[in-house]
Amino acid sequence: MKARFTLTVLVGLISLGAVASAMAAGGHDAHGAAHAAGMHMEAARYAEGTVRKIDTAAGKVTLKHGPLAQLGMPPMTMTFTADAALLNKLKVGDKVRFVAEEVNGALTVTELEVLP
Ligand SMILES: [Cu+2]
Repeated sequence: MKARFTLTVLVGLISLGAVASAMAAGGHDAHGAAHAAGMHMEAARYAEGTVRKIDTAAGKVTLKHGPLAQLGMPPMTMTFTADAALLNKLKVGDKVRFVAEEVNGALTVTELEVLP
């Protein structure tokens, strides 16, 4: 009984070790690939969306957005704060690429580019 228990523990430890090294190897490769593509941070900062509503007076824009990796947010339609200069170059229906950040407690579009 005792010998069999030891063997089970050993096998368990070996497979745990194999999984850990496989994960480490995979993580490193993915990291390297992101660097090679020159998008290590960019991919996480930018999200894509479609303009649904613009309220210049209130300084707000409603976007139907894809995943916001930086904020850990799934795709949804929501309203962001944005300054007038940014809102003035938008129209409803525009496809945009943007960066959203929390500024003084409000989710704010800090960078935006209208996609062709
Ligand atoms: Cu959202």
